[in-house]
Amino acid sequence: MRSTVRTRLRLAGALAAVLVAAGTAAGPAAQAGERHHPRPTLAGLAERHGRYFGSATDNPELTDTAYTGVLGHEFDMITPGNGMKWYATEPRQGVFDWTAGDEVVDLARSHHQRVRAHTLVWHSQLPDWLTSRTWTADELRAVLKNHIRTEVRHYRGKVYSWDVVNEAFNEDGTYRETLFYKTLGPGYIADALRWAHEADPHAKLYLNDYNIEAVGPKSDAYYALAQQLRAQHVPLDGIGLQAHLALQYGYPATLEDNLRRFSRLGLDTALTEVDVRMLLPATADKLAQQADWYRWMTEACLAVRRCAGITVWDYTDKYSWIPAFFPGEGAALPWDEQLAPKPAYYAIREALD
Ligand code: 9MR
Repeated sequence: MRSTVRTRLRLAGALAAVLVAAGTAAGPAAQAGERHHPRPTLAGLAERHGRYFGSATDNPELTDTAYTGVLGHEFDMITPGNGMKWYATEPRQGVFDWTAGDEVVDLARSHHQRVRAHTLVWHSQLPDWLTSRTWTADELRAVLKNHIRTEVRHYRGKVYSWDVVNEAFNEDGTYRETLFYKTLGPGYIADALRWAHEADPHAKLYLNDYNIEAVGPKSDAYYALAQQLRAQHVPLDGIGLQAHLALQYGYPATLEDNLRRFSRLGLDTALTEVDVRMLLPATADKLAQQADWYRWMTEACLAVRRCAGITVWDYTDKYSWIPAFFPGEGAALPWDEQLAPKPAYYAIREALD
C-alpha cells in the first residue's frame, strides 16, 4: 500500500518536473489561461481547509519585484526572517528600531496577509550590548521584560502570532544553556509568555524549535514543558515545528503523531520554517523525493485539526539561507532560483487540492 502511494507520488513528481521543464507553469500559455481560470494560490487552497500557507522573507530581497510579485500573491502569512530579532529591534539598550520589521509588516498588510512574528527570546542574533557583559538575574529580567513588552506592544493588533521563545532545548531534551537560562533559570520561558500576553492579549504565543518534527527526546521536552505550562495557566497557544529537513537524514515519519499529541493538549501547532535541503547537485530523483516530503508534511498538517498552517523559510532557492550555512547543500525550497515552481510546489498543491 505504502509503496503504491510512493510510486504514484514519484510519478506525479516526475510529471511536475516535466511540466516545469517545459515552462508550462509560468509560461505564456499558462498565463493566458489564467486570465479566464485563475489558478488558485497555495494560500487559497489552504484556506479551504481553514489553514494558512506562508513564506518567510527578508528586507534585502524586497527590492526584487519579480520576487515580491509571487510573495504578495501566493501566500497569506508572512514571517520576517530577521527583521524582528533582538539585534535588529533593540540595537542599543532601550533604543528601539522598527524599520526592518515595519517594512515587512506594511508589505504584508498591503497584500492582506497576516504576520507570524519572529522572535522575541533567542540565544542567537543578540546585540553586543546584551552579550558582552554579565547581568544579575534582576537586571536581565528587567531587560528581557522591557524588550518583550516594548516590541509586542509596537506590533499589537498587527501580528497573528509571536514565536516568543526560540530554540530553548538541546537535542537530548535538556535546556539549552543560553544567557537567559543560565541567568534566570527555566522560569524565563513562562515569564516571557506572560509578559508577551500582557502586551498583546490577542496574539497567539508559540514556542518554536528545529528537530522536533519527530517524536523523540527534544519534542518530548516540549511536550512535558507544554503540559506543565498549561497546568500552570501560562499563556501558551502553540508549538512551532521549524521543519528544516535534509534528504540525507530521512523523513520524520512520526510527524503526524507528534502534531496530534500537541493538539490533544489543546495547543495549536504549525510548521514554521519548512525547507528540505539536499546535497547538490539537485537531480530529478532528489527533486522528486523532495516533492514527496513536502507533500507528506502538507498532508500531516491537514490531517491534524489544530495544525494551523505551514510556512516555508522563504519560497525560492534564490534567497534560501541553506547554501551559506551548509556548503554543498541547497535547492531546499518549492521555487527554484529563477522563481520557477519545482516538483515540490506541485506536490504541495496536490496535497492541498
Ligand atoms: O533566515 C535567517 C538567516 O537569514 C540568518 O542569517 C540566520 C542566522 O542564524 O537565521 C535564519 O533564520 C533562522 C531562524 O531565525 C530560526 N531558525 C533557524 C533559521 C535558519 O538559521
